[in-house]
Amino acid sequence: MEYILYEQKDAVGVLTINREKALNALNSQVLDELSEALDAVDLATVRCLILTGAGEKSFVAGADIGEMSTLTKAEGEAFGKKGNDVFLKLENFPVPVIAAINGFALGGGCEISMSCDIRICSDNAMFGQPEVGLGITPGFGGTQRLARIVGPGMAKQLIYTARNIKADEALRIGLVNAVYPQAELMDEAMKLASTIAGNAPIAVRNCKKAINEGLQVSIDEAVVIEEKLFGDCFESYDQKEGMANFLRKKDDPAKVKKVAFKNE
Ligand code: DAK
Repeated sequence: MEYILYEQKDAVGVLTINREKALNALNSQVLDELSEALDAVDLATVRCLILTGAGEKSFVAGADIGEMSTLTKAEGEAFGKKGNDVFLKLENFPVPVIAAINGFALGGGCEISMSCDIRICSDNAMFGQPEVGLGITPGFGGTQRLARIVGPGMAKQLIYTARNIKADEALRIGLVNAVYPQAELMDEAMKLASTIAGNAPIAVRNCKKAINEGLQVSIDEAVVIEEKLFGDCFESYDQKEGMANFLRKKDDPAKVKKVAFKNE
């Protein structure tokens, strides 16, 4: 692949959008390769993914404005669908995805980070939905996901004004969970991913599903989704061993150990 790097460290997969010269802007090829890279992740061994951008300046500076500038209405719709399909693949990816935002996250860059489960960023990160200044609406889910994450009032202000915000403001409004010095970002992302990867994989996957699916429906329907996914954990090795470990611990604190969950 030309624009996507992938490496696996233990149970953590790291996807890097590698188009540094264009500040990792998303053209059709990047989107196609990202989709292929996600399909190729070994879900038997990977328990958490990190998504980041190459270099120290930009996570993703948006959809590729050069490519978009000449699109017809039909091509624009097709480009929007391509992006939305990849973003939905990320959002519904079976294991959690952490966006490690290492600089600009503008337009499609902010939107792709919002398709991830968790966002952390470097202190030089900058977020924004500049589309209305370009004569378009956010097209990769920005109007929908930003409102769900930071609330409709703040999302509307950011989208209507096309104002960029810095990392500290992104933290204050809840768009990111934490801000780190640039040099520490990937280590912190890896620590967070490893903590997630150390927990029971079936349970973590089911939590992701329960939260994502539950947010789309009424609370009455949402608790039914949760019940089913809760039930689904039972009779697994991980549930039996996780609970047995707790009981052994009560019995004799010397028997405390970290459970080696097996994803089965
Ligand atoms: N697209 C293409 N190239 C980009 C780019 C982008 N979004 N952002 C930066 N680049 C390229 C620049 O053209 C430049 O290339 P060369 O001239 O060196 O060949 C290189 O990256 C370095 O950029 P700058 O020279 O501009 O670097 P600066 O440090 O001066 O400025 C900047 C950095 C991030 C402030 C600036 O590059 C910038 O403002 N970039 C554009 C940011 C932006 O507006 N992003 C939002 C794009 S709109 C839809 C689907 C999707 C979308 C909408 C609708 N449908 C089809 C429904 C999404 C839209 C967007 O994402």
